[in-house]
Amino acid sequence: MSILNFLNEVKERNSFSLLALIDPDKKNDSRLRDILHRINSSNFNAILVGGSYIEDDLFEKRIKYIKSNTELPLISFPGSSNQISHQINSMLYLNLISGRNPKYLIDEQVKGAKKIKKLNIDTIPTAYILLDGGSSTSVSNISNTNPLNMNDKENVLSHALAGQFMGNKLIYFDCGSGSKFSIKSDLLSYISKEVKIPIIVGGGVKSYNEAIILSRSGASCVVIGNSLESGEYNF
Ligand code: 1GP
Repeated sequence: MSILNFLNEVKERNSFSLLALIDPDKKNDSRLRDILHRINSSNFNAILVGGSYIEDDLFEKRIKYIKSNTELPLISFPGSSNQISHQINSMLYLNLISGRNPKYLIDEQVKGAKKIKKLNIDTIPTAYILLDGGSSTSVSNISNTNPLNMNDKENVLSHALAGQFMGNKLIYFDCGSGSKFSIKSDLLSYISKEVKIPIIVGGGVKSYNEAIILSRSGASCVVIGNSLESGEYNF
């Protein structure tokens, strides 16, 4: 079953899917075991694996460790084309459409294309939209793009619709890892009524209750990363 069908099936069953995000970087080496324990003993449906940048070359080794310590499906959430792994056969194929940097609109996609074909990876075209969650985030800094202002609903809607019309199968609204605020519920309700493709939200979510509120406002998937790493996440 494709990962998109899997996520749709979970949504039908549970009203949304809860995704854990693991950054396979050395900063998490000493806590990877605990993070996986928290994930496996909670109600997560799948794990996203990826980071803004990886500081060393132990990426594949960490993915191997993650794979052998969970039964949940893994989905790649790559920060660049260097993070395409033979160990993960599903990936969010990200188009950073809130920005205007060609590196993240086409360059990285071209760089990774042949490897994706060779490895026969199930790609989910994803309109990736950064929102201003009140803190400076590594995605914004690395991509050298500005997040969209959440108060400008019409601009956010235009981006979401453009993402849909370009053929993306998902929209990912990301306030960035560890952001002060997550996406505003009224914005999410407004956008979700206007677009026809499922919405993933992430950035700054710290509890299962928050995830439920976001799902009621229209999120099909909610991503939890930072608060799982820090142990702050409230199950
Ligand atoms: C970041 O949306 C993800 O790209 C998750 O955000 O780490 O703040 O949970 P957090």
